[in-house]
Amino acid sequence: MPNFDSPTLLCDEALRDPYPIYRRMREKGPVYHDHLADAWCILDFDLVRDVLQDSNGFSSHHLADRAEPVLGARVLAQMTGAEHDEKKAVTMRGIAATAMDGYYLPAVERVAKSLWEEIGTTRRTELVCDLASPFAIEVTSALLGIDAQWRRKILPWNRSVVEFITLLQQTPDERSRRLADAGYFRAFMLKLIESRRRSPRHDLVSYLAECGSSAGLTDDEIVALALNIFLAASEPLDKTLSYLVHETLRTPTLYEAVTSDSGNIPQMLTETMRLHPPVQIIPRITVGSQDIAGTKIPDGSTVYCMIGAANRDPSKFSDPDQFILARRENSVRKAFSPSADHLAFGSGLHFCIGAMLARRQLETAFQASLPYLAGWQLSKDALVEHGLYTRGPTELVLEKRK
Ligand code: 2IO
Repeated sequence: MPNFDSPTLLCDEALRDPYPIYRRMREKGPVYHDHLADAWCILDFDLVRDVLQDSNGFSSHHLADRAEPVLGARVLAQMTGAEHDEKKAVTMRGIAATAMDGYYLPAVERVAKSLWEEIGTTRRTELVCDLASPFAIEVTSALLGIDAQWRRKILPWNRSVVEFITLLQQTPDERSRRLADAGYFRAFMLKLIESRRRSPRHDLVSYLAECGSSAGLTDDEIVALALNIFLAASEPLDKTLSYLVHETLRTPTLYEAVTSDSGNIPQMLTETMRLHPPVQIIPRITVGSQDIAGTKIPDGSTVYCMIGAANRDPSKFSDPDQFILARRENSVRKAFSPSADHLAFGSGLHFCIGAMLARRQLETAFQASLPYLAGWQLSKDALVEHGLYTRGPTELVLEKRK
């Protein structure tokens, strides 16, 4: 009989502020069985990393139900062995060829600046809506090669795909609406792939359309990969940019540190990723029964790697809830590689392939934002955050300095 007094992720409080819930779960031990969610929550840094690094004992089979119905085919996170390595290599080469070409980052900078110029004509701004979201959509669309005229159309389709994958509960009606939207998004992407194959451009869809097939990707897999990249690149980007701005305006010494020496920007981003990881849950499924820190978990169980809890594990980070620039235990040197001291990009075989891209996009956008930030201050109760699987600001209100 489930005990409903026990902490659970399936409640409104978890969506508003999950950190107190993580602490209540942790008080019961490093592995907590959430009866309502029917998931084993792993809360300690070292245990989360162990699970993520053991891709044989802890599989990504959940994505067959969580992602495949909307993406239409298997994605890299579901693959292992030679297939995984080959398809991942071509995808990473495609990202490097389109994003690190000397043109992309200057375009990212122009997008950020032009959004700030627009904001400059007002006295009050809600930054998620006016800067962070349009920034994330524009630079991700530019990367893939989705023209401006399509962006408004694909936005609700992408929303549905993100929600299908990341919401822990959905009604049958919501589920079928999201499946239908995903179908439109896939049809759109298939047409784009065919069109870029006929007349290639310098963008990621063209690259995958041409080189993906030679690496053994079917067209359905290229569609799935393109949708996966669109959501995985855009969904965490606006959240992290909003947090960067909020932390900077909230603490004058931080603002001083990043404006006086742009060498501090990577460290600013590193600590933001630790304290506010936009992906809070990485699920896995046990293969065979597993023992984690003395807790027996049966075969086929859902395990949630709780990234937000692990990144604030007090045995790993001193004063874990504090934003500390240049934290020794959160080294900037490794922060965007699989040996990072934080787990915001996961760990092991399925470590985020976009980590370096995210770093470049965010450093560029943040650097471009700094001169504009001088004219603004946070409004009272400026920040509203929401979400659990992916979590970030939904409101960040600034007003012109007097
Ligand atoms: C989306 C959840 C925003 C990924 C999944 C099919 C695979 C994978 C992740 C991240 C972040 C998104 N999982 N990116 O957690 O590609």
